[in-house]
Amino acid sequence: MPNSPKKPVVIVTRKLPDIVESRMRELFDVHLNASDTPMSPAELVQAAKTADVLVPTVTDRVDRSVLSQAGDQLRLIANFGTGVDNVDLDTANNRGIIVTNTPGVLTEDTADMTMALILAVPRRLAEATLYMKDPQTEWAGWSPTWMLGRRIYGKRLGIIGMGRIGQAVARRARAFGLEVHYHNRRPLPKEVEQETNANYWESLDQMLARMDIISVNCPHTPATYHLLSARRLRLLKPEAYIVNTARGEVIDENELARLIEQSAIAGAGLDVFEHEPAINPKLLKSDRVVALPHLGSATLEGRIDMGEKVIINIKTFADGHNPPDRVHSAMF
Ligand code: 8YV
Repeated sequence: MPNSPKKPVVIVTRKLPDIVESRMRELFDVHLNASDTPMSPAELVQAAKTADVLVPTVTDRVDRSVLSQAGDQLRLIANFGTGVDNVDLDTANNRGIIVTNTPGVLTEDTADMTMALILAVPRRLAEATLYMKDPQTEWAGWSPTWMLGRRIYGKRLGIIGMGRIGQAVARRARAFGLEVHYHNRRPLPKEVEQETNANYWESLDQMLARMDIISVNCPHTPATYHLLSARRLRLLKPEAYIVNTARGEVIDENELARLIEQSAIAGAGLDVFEHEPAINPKLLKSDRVVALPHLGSATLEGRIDMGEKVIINIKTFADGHNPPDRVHSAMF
């Protein structure tokens, strides 16, 4: 029997669905994390010293310090996730380490969650459920003026970042009777604008001042860090809501919390936070904030598809080809 080629050493930092892990066991010399305990920076460095391929997630900071201590054998970082702000792409590139991600497979799930928050915040779903389940309160029955929210239909939605997820949100929003507006680095091709019925704003400032709901759907990059700065947040109307299923770092979280506390913004639906897992306590205290624990892509189907993408990227690379989902810092 001919010698089978040596399998790449793959270190996966978090527990993945069983079906993904089984396939990885068949294909690679894989080291899994059965306990799912997030790796410490020292453990991450150790992994980078021994793996041919590292599979990190959003909870691992694969920064300059980790990458500068990596061994020469580390050739691929196959990120389990679409956002790659957890990886220092420039340092990886300088060291000749290829980085891949998992685009496309979490678009619909994340857009669903965005739409859920767009509905949940103005219609007070979380607050009302907490009320019903609270043993201290007893529902006295229907009332014409109690727990009133705000209408979704006919309102103006401003999407920041009109990539795959932004466009999927626009399609859903249209079905709910929202007027769709967007800000992006570049306008969409005319046919996509027509299909989504979306109106382009070159000026983010001008768009912010005129919207009823803002949805953040852009990646976190050096250019989008605090894109919604204190100054820009103050441009919003006091009746406006903000929804963020992208990355917490895009919004100045402390300022957002302050403005909601002062009723200068009506409320927020947040799936992501600036310093995860820490959250500004003012946000958690507010009735007008719906907070979710980074669940945008958290469906079983989504996680399996993400795992499948990771496997394809590793296998293609190990077979000597260009992995399909290679990312470069210039893309972000
Ligand atoms: C993932 C995400 O769950 O893919 C992304 O960018 O934000 C999430 O939906 C997470 O990043 C997995 O690492």
